[in-house]
Amino acid sequence: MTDLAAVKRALTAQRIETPSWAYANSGTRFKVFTQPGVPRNPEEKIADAATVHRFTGVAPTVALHIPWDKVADYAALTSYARDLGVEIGAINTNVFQDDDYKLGSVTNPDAGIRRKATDHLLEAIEIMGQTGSRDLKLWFSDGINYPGQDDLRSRQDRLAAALREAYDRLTGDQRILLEYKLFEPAFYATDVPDWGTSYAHCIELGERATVCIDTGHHAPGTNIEFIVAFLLRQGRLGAFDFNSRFYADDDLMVGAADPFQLFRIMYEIVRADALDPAYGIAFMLDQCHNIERKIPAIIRSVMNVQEATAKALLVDRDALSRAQASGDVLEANAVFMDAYNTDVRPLLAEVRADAGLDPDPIAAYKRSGYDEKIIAERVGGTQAGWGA
Ligand code: RM4
Ligand code: MN
Repeated sequence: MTDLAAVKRALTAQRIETPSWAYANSGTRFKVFTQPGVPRNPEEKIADAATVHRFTGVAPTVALHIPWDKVADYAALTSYARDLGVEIGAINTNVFQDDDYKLGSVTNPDAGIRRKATDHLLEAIEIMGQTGSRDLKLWFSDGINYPGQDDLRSRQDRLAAALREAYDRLTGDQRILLEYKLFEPAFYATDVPDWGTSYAHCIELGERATVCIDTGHHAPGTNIEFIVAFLLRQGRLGAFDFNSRFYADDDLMVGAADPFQLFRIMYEIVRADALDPAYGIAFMLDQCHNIERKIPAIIRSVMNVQEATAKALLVDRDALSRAQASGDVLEANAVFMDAYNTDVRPLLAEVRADAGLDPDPIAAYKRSGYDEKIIAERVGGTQAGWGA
């Protein structure tokens, strides 16, 4: 039997971080469809993130991307965020949008370019000191397009050297989250292509380096919950970048393509008692809303994570253990599926009402007039987007 009060407590304590760039314009390499009301600066992105938190109650932090969110005074930005009821979360680096990085950033054959990329990582750590951020999230677009283009092994050495320099600069509770991605923008070989490569570098660095799983960064059919279980067992799962994919790195709303996969992932989290924020895993979104309104899409994404989590919490773990121990394959699967097939929306509505929130965050957002307000107010200037 599952303890409903405990399930509700866990759902109330759950935290999900939203990304500043998801509020900005985005698109594919074919077209960026701009939208009215899109933020023009980091402050307006933070205001949108605070709005998501106001209606969901579980998204109190917003991740920044440098230099997209570069400001002169990070302490002022941090107190601006605080005044709106949110904190600055992970600092994401950007070593993929400069002409210098054509042949790589920290793995570039040119020592001067490697220096520039590594200095950017150090700059991000400096910013973390001012925003009070714990996490430095590193994603490297580094890779090569043609066999023989560069030496695969030397590139690993260069990567390790840059990571070491950044790691040694961390202070207090600061951590490195090392993200991996199978391919794109490089199409032949990527320097951090998979969780194993990321894990090996983290082990080499030390215990404050952990893996970030971006759910969109695997080959089709990859069993992501296995990776989750493995890394949790090793104490090296630091964060998620949640989003969903049908084909490649689609960056769609988490849980949209495969809510069952999200449930299976969240079950491994629950199974390891790793849901509580005190455990240290950052549950972040990394998404782009190219054709839909961004704020309700992010609210929907937060709700999708909550629904998968609620179902995972409802798995009758005693019944499951009994069935597993006795080799009752069908019963074990049935216990698992029973939880997945439960409609948890009424339970989440109750959790929200108990927290003083509207049980239907999307409807409440629509009624609030915020969408109309940003469309009316954010006129002129340059809308934020990838590169701006
Ligand atoms: C990358 C990667 C990073 C994110 C950027 C915007 O594909 O997923 O996490 O910072 O996109
Ligand atoms: Mn990501």
